Amino acid sequence: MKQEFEISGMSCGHCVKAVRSALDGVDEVSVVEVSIGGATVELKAGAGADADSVRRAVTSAIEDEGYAVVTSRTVSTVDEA
Ligand SMILES: [Cu+2]
Repeated sequence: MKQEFEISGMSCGHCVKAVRSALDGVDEVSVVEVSIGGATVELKAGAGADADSVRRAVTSAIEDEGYAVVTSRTVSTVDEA
């Protein structure tokens, strides 16, 4: 399952690095992509988490870095190994 997050407050490569490293610290997901204004993560196989708990964990990791999640959505429910 992939989830996309729209993020406000990011403005440069430093922000991208900060968000990426924050998301690397979320056990349930692997980072697919981080760019200015957004991030996409994929739920790790066997993590046993649901969409809501992933959304909460990712949102709080982003907020802890000082950015805000504007919207989030599940973009794929297919497990792509
Ligand atoms: Cu920045």
